[in-house]
Amino acid sequence: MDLKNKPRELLELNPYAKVPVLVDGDAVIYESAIINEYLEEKYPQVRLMPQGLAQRGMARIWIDFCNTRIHGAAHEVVHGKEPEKAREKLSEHFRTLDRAMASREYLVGEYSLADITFIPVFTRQQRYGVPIDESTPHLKSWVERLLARPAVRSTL
Ligand SMILES: N[C@@H](CCC(=O)N[C@@H](CS)C(=O)NCC(=O)O)C(=O)O
Repeated sequence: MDLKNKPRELLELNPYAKVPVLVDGDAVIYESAIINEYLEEKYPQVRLMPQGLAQRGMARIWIDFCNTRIHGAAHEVVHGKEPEKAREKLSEHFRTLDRAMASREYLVGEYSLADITFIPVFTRQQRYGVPIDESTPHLKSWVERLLARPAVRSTL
C-alpha cells in the first residue's frame, strides 16, 4: 500500500489510517498488538501468550515497552526529530533489554508475543543507526536467536 497516497478504503477500515489492518470475515481489527492477540486467541493450538496471569501481565508490559518506548524513539530517529537525542533514548532502551536478557532465553518464559513484537525493530535496525553489538551481548544473542527462527527467516 502506498502510504503517501492512502486509499480511501484504509480510512474506512481504520480511523487511524494506518497499517496493519486485519479483515477477518466481519471483524476489522487494527493496531498490531491487538491483531497479534486476536490471532493468538483465534488459533489456540499455537500458544503464544504465557499461561500464568502474572506472566501474561509481564508479556503485555514488554509489548507496551516496545510499542511506546522503542517505536517512539525509532520514529523520532527516522523522522529527524532531534535524532541524536532519540538515538540516545534508543540506546538506553537497548541497555534495558540487555539487562533483562542477561538471565533468560526469551523475555517471559517460552518464546511468546513479547519476543515477537520486537522482531520488526531488529530486522530494521540498520535504519536507526544504533548498533546492537558486543556492548549489549545478551541483547545481541537474543536478537540472533529470534532472527534464526525458521518462521522469522522465512519473512526476511
Ligand atoms: N501503533 C500502530 C502503528 C502503525 C503504524 O505506524 N503504521 C505505519 C506503517 S509501519 C503507518 O501506517 N504509517 C502511515 C501514517 O502514519 O500515516 C500499530 O502498531 O499498528
